[in-house]
Parts: sequence; structure tokens; C-alpha cells
Amino acid sequence: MPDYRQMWSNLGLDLQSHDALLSTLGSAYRDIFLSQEDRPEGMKYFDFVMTEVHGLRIKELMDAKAQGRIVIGSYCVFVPEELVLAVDGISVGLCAGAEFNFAGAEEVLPRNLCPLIKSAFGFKMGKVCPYIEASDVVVGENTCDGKKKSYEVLSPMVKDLFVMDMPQMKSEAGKQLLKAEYRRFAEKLEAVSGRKITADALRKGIETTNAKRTAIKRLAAIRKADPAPISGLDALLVNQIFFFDDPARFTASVNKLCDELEERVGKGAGVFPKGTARVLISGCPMAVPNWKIPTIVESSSAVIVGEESCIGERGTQWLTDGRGDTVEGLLDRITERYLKIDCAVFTPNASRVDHVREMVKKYDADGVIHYSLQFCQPYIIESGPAERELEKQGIPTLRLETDYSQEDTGQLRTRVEAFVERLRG
Ligand code: BJ8
Repeated sequence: MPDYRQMWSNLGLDLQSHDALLSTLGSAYRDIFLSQEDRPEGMKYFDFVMTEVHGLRIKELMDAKAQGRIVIGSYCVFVPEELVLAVDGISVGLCAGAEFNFAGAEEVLPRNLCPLIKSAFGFKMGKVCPYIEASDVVVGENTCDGKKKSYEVLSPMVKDLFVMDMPQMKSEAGKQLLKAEYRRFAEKLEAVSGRKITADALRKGIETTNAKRTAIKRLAAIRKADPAPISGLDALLVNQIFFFDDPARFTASVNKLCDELEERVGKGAGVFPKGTARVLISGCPMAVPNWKIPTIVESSSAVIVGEESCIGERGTQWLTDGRGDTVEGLLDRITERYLKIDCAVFTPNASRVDHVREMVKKYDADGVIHYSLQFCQPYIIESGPAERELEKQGIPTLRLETDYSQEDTGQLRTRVEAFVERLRG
């Protein structure tokens, strides 16, 4: 058994706070995930990853760094993993899904700020996130105002912060800006890793990332079945682990899980009774360990059948066209792929509601829960028109706005239960 404590200490973590965090997360995990009945066997791998998320996985990162590989941490699906892989780097999503050390975060940030951003600062300032400490470069992106301005505050706290500018509109000029920023990012990766990005390496990076997304799309398609062969909570967990596991191992494990689920579907077996109310979640990303809303929904006689979210289909639905003989040509393909992401920071962003509607059909959902994090202006502003549009087309929609605390759980449960009743009716 490796000496994890020594490793955490070398990374500069506060061991006492880190112990407390792991113990809170461990008990939440046991209550929410391990208590589910009839879970697929294939989830055991993902349980193992979660148990070892600050242990074995960090050890792997440290071993890879010792062999000269670089680790790139990020907070957004606009950071192309294809490029990171092209320099044999490792891409990791950074901790931002729990209320930890908000008091510390609020010393440098306003209180009225999205919890995802406060969480990122809480983890960093409380010295409990081994991923940010292991990162050679942290990538920021000028998406929403909250993130954009907070990166200015984060900059002196991390070893190397690389901020990418982002278009606000999907115009030709927007595309050129994104491509130029991806080129700048590629140059940064080359400088830090000491490796040149070749067309071959980039094509291989695209293949690996596409394989991972294809496996996730396969999992999503299986969730069409009624009875649902996997809970929304477990599917969300797989989507969350997408951001920090080894890509090839992750792909193989998702495909293995899918084999088992397809068998379940063939036998008509499910984790919820046939005819259970089916809900689609749409909105802000649910970074690990943000499991509040899915826990409430799935303990209110409903099952979640899809996530229109960056930790879900918004982040994974598009593959990158890997055809091309030059780095420049492949950069074009990467830019085209990422510009399709319908994040609410874009204006206008009509394709997002179109996509929600398509998903409702595809996964046979009875209704949509629109989930916004408090103070997230882009998604809160889109939630009103989205609700009106969906309701107009006969799709029941519930708008929820919440944070990372557990204080509003009772209130949320009452609203979710009433919504599920409506879906049943
Ligand atoms: S591509 S959704 S991951 S920006 S929740 S910090 S928007 S105030 S996370 Fe996002 Fe990239 Fe878009 Fe996806 Fe701001 Fe809203 Fe907070 Fe957000």
C-alpha cells in the first residue's frame, strides 16, 4: 500500500482538513451510491475509482510526472483533451462540486457568486484538492463573468494559470478567435511538455477522446430502455469520472458496463419498475460530488434518463472529425467540434433548447427539470424562455435554482415530488 499521506503532504495538502473531507465524502458516497439496490456489477469499477480518487489516481499522476509527463487541470469542457493527449499529457477536471471552505473563498470573492466557482477557491485555499496541486498548468477560460474575473484572483495562487479567451457568439469571427486560442494553447502545451505536436500525435489524441465519448454515448443510448437498466445517479457518476480517470481504462470500463446493461435490457430487467416517471435534467454542470438533485429525484419515485449538461450530453455528444494530414487542418476540426457546444454563455443559444427537446424524445422522458446554480446568470436567464418553450410543446418543465448546501433539501423535495405527481398524471 503506497504511503498516500506522505504523497498528500508532499503536494502541500492540509492533512487534517483533507481527512475530514474524505470522511464526509466517503459517508455521503456510501449513503447515496452503495445503498442502491440491484446495481450493475460494472459499477464496482467506478466505486473503486471513487475510493481511490485521492489515492491511487493521484499516485498514477505523480508517477507519470516523474516520467516527464505533464498534468493539465481545467474547469470547463471547452479545454480540448485532444491537444493535451497530443503532447502525452494528462487532462484532469478540478474539484468544484462541494461546499468546502466557503468562508475562505468569501475572503477573496463576493458572497453572491456561483457555488461552483466558490467551491474551486474553497478547495484550493483549504489545500484539499490534490488535482490542482498536481497540475503543471491550470487552464481558465473566459466563459461566464464569474469565472473570467475569478481567474484574475486565482492567478497568484497557482503555479501556472493559462487563460483562454472565448467567443460569445458562434460567428465566423468567433470561430477564428476560438481557433487562435486553441493554437495558443497548443503552443503552451508544447512549451511546458517540451514535445512538438505532430499531426499523428494529434490524430491519436482525437481517437482516444472520441473513443471515450463514444462509450459514453453508448451508455446514454441504453438509458432509453424502460425499465431503466441503470439509475441516473450511477450514470452521472460515470460522467463525472470521465474527467479524471485514465482515458483508455475508462473507455474499456464504460463499454464493459454497457455490455452488462444491454444484457439487462434484453431480459427486461431494470433498477426502477417499468413505467416509473422519467426525468431529463438540463442546466448547469454537476461536478463531483454534487449529487443533491439526482438524489432527491430518484428517491421521489422518478428516474433520471439523461443529462443535458456539460457533465453529460452537452459535453460528450459531438465527436471530433479526425481526418486530416496537418496540425492546422486538425485544429480546424477541433475548433468546429467545440464550437457546437451549446453553453449558455453564447448568445443567441437556441440550439440548446432544440437539443433538450431532442433528448426528451430520444430518451422518452416525461418531463424536464431545469437545474441552475444560484447566481449563475447565463443558465438562470435561459431557464425562463426554455421552460416556456418546452411547456408550449407539451413538455412539463420544473425550474430549480439551488446551491451546494443541504439547507433547501426539504423544500426541493416538496417541489420535485409535486412535479413527479404531475408527470404521473
Ligand atoms: S461549457 S456550462 S463547463 S462554462 S455554473 S461557473 S456558467 S456561473 S460551469 Fe460551464 Fe464551460 Fe459553459 Fe460547460 Fe459560470 Fe454558471 Fe457558475 Fe458555470
